[in-house]
Amino acid sequence: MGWGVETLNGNFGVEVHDADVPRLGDAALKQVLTDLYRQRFVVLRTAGLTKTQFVEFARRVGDPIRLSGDADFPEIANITNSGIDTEARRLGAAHWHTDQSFRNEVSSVTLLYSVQVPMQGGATKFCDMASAYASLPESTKRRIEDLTVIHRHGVSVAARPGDHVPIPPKGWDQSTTVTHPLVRRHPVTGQKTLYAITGTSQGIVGMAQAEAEALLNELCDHAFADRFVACHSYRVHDLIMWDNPTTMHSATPLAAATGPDDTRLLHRISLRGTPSVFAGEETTT
Ligand SMILES: O=C(O)CCC(=O)C(=O)O
Ligand SMILES: [Fe+2]
Repeated sequence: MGWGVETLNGNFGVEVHDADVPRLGDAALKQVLTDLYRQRFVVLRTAGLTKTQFVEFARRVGDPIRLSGDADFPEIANITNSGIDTEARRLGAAHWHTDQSFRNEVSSVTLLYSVQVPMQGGATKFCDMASAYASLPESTKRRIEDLTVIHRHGVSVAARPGDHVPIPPKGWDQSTTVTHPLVRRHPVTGQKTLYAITGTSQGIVGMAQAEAEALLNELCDHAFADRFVACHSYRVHDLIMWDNPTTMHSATPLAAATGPDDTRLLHRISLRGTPSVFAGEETTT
C-alpha cells in the first residue's frame, strides 16, 4: 500500500498509512497539517522512527518544549504504565484536559510515538471543541464571546465524571493562575473554538464563582457528548499528533504493567509556535 489518507471510524481524525516521516517533503507536510487543522488529529502509521527522526519531524511542526532532564533528548518525555510506582502517576493524564493550558504560553501540537502497546486498552480519547463551539445556540455564543477563563494546574471546577487527579509538573507552584479567552481563534486557521473549558479551568474573570462553575459545566455537558468525541487505539510505530487549541483529550486508565503484553510506552513531544511551513499565512478550514 502506498501513501494514503483515510478518515478514521470515529467522528473526526485521519490516518495516513505508510507515512515515510523522515522523507516527508514540505508539500506533504503542509497537507498533513491541513488535515490536522480540519480533522483535529492525524495518525501517521510509520515503519518505525528513531528518537532523532521523531525530534527532527517535530521541529518542522513547532518548537519543542523541554520535558525531561535527558541530556540527549530533553524534548522527549516517556509516557508509560511500566515502572511507575504510584497510581496517581500512572493515571495522571486520565482526565479531560488541554496540554499546557495552565501556562501563559500554550501548546500548539502534541505528538506521541508508540514504542510499545498493550494487547488491550491504552487508547486516547479526543473531544472536538471547535465543532462543539460551532453547534452552540447563537445566544450562548453571544454570552460567552468575550469571557476570560482563570486556569490553575489541579482539579478543574468543571472536572468530568471519571477524571483522575492530574499530577503537577515538578516544582510547580499550585497557586499560580493564568487566564485564556474562553472562545479562542485558532492561531493558524482563525477558526473559533472553545478553549480548555475543563482540565485547569477554575473560574471566569468578573463572574460570581457559582455562575462561572455552572457555565463551564454547562459548556462541558454540551461538548463532551458522544458526537464530538473520538478515540484512538495505538498500533506500534504510530505517530499521532493533535491540535491543542481545538481539542481536549484524556488518557484511559490502564493497570500497571506486568510484562510485555500489557506494557505501554509512548514518546511524547509537546510543541509551541506556528509550523514553519505556515509562517505568515492563514489556511482555510
Ligand atoms: O497517555 C495518553 O493517552 C495521553 C497522554 C497525554 O495526555 C499527553 O501526552 O498529553
Ligand atoms: Fe495531555
